[in-house]
Amino acid sequence: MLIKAPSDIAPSEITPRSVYLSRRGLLAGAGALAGALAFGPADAATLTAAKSPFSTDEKPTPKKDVVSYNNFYEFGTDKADPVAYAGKLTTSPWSVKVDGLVGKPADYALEDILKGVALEERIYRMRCVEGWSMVIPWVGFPLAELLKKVEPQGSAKYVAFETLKRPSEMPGQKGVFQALPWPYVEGLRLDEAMNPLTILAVGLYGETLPNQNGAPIRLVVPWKYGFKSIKSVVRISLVEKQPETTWQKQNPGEYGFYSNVNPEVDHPRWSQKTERRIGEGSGLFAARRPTLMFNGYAEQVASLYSGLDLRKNY
Ligand SMILES: Nc1nc2c(c(=O)[nH]1)N[C@H]1C(S)=C(S)[C@@H](COP(=O)(O)O)O[C@H]1N2
Ligand SMILES: [Mo]
Repeated sequence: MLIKAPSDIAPSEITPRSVYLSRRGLLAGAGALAGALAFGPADAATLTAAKSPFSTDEKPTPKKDVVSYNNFYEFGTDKADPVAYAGKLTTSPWSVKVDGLVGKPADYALEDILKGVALEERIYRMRCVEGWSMVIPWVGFPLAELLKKVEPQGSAKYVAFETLKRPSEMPGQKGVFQALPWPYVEGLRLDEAMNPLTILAVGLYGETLPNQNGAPIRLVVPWKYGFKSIKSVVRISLVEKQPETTWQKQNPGEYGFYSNVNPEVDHPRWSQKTERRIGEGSGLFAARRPTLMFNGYAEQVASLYSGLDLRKNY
C-alpha cells in the first residue's frame, strides 16, 4: 500500500471536487499560486479556481493519461518522452517578456502577471491534429486580461508566442537530430487572442501544471489543433504582420496559420473527420467519435472567420 505524506494530499482528494471548488472559489487564486510557486518545479501545489460557464460537461480524461501522453518536442518526439524528461526543467523563477506594439513592454515576473488575477477552472475539449482528443480541466485566466494590462497599440494585429529555448534542460534541443527549429513559436490573430475562450493556463486538475504539460504557464486555444496551444511561454509579442509558426516553418504544405479544428478539411495525409478519445476503450476496440467543427466551439468562435475561405485558410 502506498502511504502518502499529508502534504501530498490535496484537499480536492478529500472533499468532492464540486464542493471543494465552490467553497474555495471566492479565495484569491493568484495568492494561492504565489504560495504554490514557492514549492518549486517538482511539487504540484493546489490551486483555487472558480468554475467557468465555458466548461464542457463532458467527462474529463483520467489525469494519469493527461500527464503521461504528451507532445512536447523539446523533450523528445515520443508521447512518453515529456513525462520522462521534463521533470528537470527549472520553472522558478520564471518571467515572460511582453514586447512589440504595446504601451507597457517589460519582462514580467510570473508572480506579477498573476497578481489580482482570478483563476478559473476551464474544462475544455482538446484535439491533436494526429487524431486523438482529451477533455482537460485546466486552471487559468483569459489571455485578454494580460493583453489589456499591457495596452496593445492600434497597429497591433497579431500576437506571437515563444517557448523557452534551454538545451541544457531540454534534451530534444540537443544533438544532431533536431525535430523542429527552436524556439517553438506560435501565433494568433489579435481578435482570436482576445476571445474569452483563449486562456493562459497555470494548472490542471486543480494543481500547478506538471512540466510535461507546459509549466509554469502555457496557452490553451480549444477550437484549434493542439499544436497551437504553446507550452512554457517566455515571450508574447504584439505585431503588425502575421507571425510564422513552428509547424508552418517545418512543413508549410501540411500546416497553415489558422489550424482551426475542421472535420471538412483533411490533413494532406489523413482525414480529420473522426477522433479517438484518450482513456476510452483501447486498441482495435477504441470507438472513434465524429470531430466537431471548431472542436465544438463554433457557437463562440465561428463569427471570427465569416468571409474567410476555411479550405484555403487551414
Ligand atoms: N513548446 C511546445 N508546445 C507545444 C508542443 C511542443 O512540442 N512544444 N506540442 C503541441 C501539441 S502537438 C499538442 S497536441 C499539445 C499537447 O498538450 P498536452 O501535452 O498538455 O496535452 O501541446 C502543444 N504545445
Ligand atoms: Mo498535437
